[in-house]
Amino acid sequence: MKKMNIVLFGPPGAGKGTQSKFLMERYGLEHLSTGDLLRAEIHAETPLGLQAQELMSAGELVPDDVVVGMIRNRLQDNPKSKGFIFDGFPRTRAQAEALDATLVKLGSGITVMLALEVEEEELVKRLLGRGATSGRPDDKSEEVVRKRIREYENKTAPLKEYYEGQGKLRRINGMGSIADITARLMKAIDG
Ligand code: B4P
Repeated sequence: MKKMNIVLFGPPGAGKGTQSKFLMERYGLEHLSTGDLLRAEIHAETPLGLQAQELMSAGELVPDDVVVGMIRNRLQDNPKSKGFIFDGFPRTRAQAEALDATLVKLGSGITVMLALEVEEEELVKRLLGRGATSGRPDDKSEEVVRKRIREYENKTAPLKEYYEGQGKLRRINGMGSIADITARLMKAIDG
């Protein structure tokens, strides 16, 4: 059976992590979040985690080779999976090209990019709301939250054109209730 590989895309706070849970359950996919993988390295106090912590707390991206290496290992370790949801990856053109090259080697490819679109003030509200309870340092200050959104606009948003060129981009309205957005995502996948 052909694997289903989904890039769940969007700015910080768009709902990528939130929606991934529902999609992995519905379609039996593995969830790969580079943010979660990096936070696990920080928690374990590894050298990689110490390097990443500083950049993440400042709202900056970590180097491409770090995240590409992490994702490549996970893909090679799970050859039997039905497919993957990539959450927060790729975030740069170099990451997108490395992902395509790795998937080709494994005889697979990206099926679709689902791009969640949310207004900036709503993103800030959601992230500061999470920061009040989660303890995530990058969600606590409005300055860092806005820095992450600028990083997204400058380095990550252009990837929509990359996937559009491959005929794989689907834009999804990411405003509204979590359940309504899940339904929109599933409709885009099933349709
Ligand atoms: P991530 O962990 O990917 O964090 P994020 O972009 O902020 O999004 P997240 O998925 O956590 O939040 P969500 O939208 O689900 O990245 C963190 C950092 O790691 C980056 O800044 C970077 O430094 C580094 N990093 C990660 N990947 C990298 C890569 N590939 N390359 C380089 N660096 C990388 O949800 C946010 C909040 O909104 C939640 O509280 C949720 O409950 C709420 N919410 C969701 N949907 C909602 C809705 N419909 N209505 C109301 N609230 C909603």
